[in-house]
Amino acid sequence: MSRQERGTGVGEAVAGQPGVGRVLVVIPTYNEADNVADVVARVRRAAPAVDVLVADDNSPDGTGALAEAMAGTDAQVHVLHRPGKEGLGAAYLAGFGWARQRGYDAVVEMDADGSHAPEDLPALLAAARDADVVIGSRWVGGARVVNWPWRRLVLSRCGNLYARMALGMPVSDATGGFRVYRLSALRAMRLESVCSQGYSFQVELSRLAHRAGVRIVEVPITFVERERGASKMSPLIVAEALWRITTWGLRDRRPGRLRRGHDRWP
Ligand SMILES: Nc1nc2c(ncn2[C@@H]2O[C@H](COP(=O)(O)OP(=O)(O)OP(=O)(O)O)[C@@H](O)[C@H]2O)c(=O)[nH]1
Ligand SMILES: [Mg+2]
Repeated sequence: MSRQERGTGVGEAVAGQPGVGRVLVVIPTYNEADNVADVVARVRRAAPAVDVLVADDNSPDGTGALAEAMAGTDAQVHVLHRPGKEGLGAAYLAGFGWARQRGYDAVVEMDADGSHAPEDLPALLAAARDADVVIGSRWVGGARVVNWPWRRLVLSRCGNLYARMALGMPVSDATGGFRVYRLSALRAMRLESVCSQGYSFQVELSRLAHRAGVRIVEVPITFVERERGASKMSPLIVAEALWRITTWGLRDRRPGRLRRGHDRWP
């Protein structure tokens, strides 16, 4: 284990999640000092069998140190300290690699800001018994979106409509970031081709899952607007998603062409 990775005894006394195996919840953080302790504690209460990895990009507000303190008192909490802000996609790829190196069977993606309720996690894990990828969806029957300004609602609905049409994916919430992936599915998805920096990462992984032919199911979630801390969403991130979806849509019309990017899947 490198000096940058803290925490002991990965899942030592834990049998794992029935029907899924050993599960690691990866929580990427950048300046989430107001949220990180709460979200980790809620995950541990909601799904005691899973382990947690906080993937922090050297947050100036001390998020990494707070996560470290939790890892010091809970053997199922771990911290991956990364040298600087590289975007959500890079943090997740590093977290997935961490899970793969330690023999986990599945990983969960979850935001630190409370938008993804840890209390929904058992339903996602239950669905993972019969699926390779489970998407916590805001846009299927039974889902709720709480306190989101209308601009964000419109952006999400339009973004998803565009992604579905451009990429021909039968996924209602391709931009959502509350998901379960079996490691076997991640291997089939050939993550070495991933090139997204920001939130288009979620669309890119939806596309790779669809193209790999793995079993994808969507489960309704309650999505709550963050109450503390600042959003990292920016016009640049939206522009990246638009540009990439358009490029993938055009490329996918030519069969058999999945361009390889730089290898960030350790
Ligand atoms: N490690 C790491 N985490 C990041 C980075 N950018 C965002 N995050 C984390 O990714 C998660 C989602 O980011 P948010 O800022 O909540 O973005 P969002 O949920 O798409 O947008 P909002 O709905 O406006 O909050 C949070 O846990 C962030 O702290 C980054 O560059 N590195
Ligand atoms: Mg958020």
